[in-house]
Amino acid sequence: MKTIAHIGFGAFHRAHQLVYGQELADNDNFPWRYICVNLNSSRDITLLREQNLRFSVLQRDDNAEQVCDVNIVQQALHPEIDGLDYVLKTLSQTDVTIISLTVTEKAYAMKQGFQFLDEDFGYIRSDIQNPFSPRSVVSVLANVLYRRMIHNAGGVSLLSCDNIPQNGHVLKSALEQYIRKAYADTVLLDWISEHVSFPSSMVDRIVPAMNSEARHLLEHTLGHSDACGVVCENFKQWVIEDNFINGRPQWESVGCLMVDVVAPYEMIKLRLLNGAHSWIAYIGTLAGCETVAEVMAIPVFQQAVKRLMLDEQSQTVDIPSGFELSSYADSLLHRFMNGLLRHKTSQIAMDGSQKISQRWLLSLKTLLENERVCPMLEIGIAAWLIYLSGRDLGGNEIDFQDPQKDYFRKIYKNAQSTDTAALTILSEFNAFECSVFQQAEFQQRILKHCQGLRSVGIEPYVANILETIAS
Ligand code: CS2
Repeated sequence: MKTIAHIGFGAFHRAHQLVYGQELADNDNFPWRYICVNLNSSRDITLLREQNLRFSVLQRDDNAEQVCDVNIVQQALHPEIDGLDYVLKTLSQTDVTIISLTVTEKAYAMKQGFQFLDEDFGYIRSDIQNPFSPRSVVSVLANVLYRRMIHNAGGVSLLSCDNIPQNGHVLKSALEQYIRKAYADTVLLDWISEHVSFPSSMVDRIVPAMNSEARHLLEHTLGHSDACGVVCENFKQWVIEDNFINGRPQWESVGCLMVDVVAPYEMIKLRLLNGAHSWIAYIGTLAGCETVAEVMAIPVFQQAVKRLMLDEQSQTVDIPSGFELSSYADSLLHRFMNGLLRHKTSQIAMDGSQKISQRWLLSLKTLLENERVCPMLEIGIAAWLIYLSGRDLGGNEIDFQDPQKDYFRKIYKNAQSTDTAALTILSEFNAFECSVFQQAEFQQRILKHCQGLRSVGIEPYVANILETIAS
């Protein structure tokens, strides 16, 4: 039996790729097994083992509620429990022909719009010195490929399922840059070019982090507790580049789209869905809204999100034939309003330094270069800059999480005012390294939005801007 090994047994993987796999298995069309690996906390792996590798996914919206019982995981591993060598050995077995990933943007350890390996990130520098005791995701994968080469273990497809544009290319580039630094020669790179493929994929499903309310609901629905179970929306989508070097499941038979080029789907999803999500997250956090649905219940914000999607972001995407952009935007608004899910603004706001480039800045750059006005994108940036101060408008601390937190903290601490801190970030932070963002007019507009949001208040300020645009 062929095996998919997956790195990142988080809520999203459980509710997305494992549900697709389970649907195939339920149709007797899944001659594959899953091995799930975590490299960060071992807690979820322990819990999964305690429940015999089974768990359930409750999928719900206003119209329907359905449970998927997942039983296709055959092994769950963690280096702290099983030993690093055993994990690496398992991933290097011949029957593992796909290794998929949901590890979030930062684990790719790339900077400047995912172009260059960030050697200062996490364990990368120490892994470059000790590539045979890897700790970071990229170096674990490099080590697995090295072992596969030595043992002639055959081809493998590395399938990225993270919200990064051209995620397959980014993964390949991260690995190549790392291997060039960590390994003495190019033998491994030559082997990779013949034996490894890097399909890109666009994944979509709203899966809030579990909280006690969701756990109770799940327990009530199932009639028993489930420490690994998740609650998510009914909608799901997976568009996959059909570029597998050593076989793949028949994902198309459960509704996945197998395509030659994923980029257009990915761009639409990243800019409209994720771009709107980040906007909702920062504006919502500053406005004191705890969830996405709460933000969307405020008409001004709903109107602003619609404007962001249809008048700004959608002007920058290529639309695949047959794709209905306005009904896509409507369906996104509907999904964001799903009050049955408590999708926290603080969850989406996390790791913004890794997200805003693909969600906002690439489209903003295109729009500005074409002399288009983009108030909603610019207000989003202003809200993010205020969020980075670590305080909301009332001066209360924000639960602020970002891999660059220390860097932003230091800027705010050393700056004479919040405005100078915001200006320093706009001038120095690598995501803004582009001439349009370095122009004084752009930076002044953002500062004006920061001041407006602070002095007028979030909702009235956004309302004023919407009114000005309309008039
Ligand atoms: C969200 C995504 O947390 C975030 O950044 O924007 O996880 C989003 O819910 C998914 O991409 C939806 O498919």
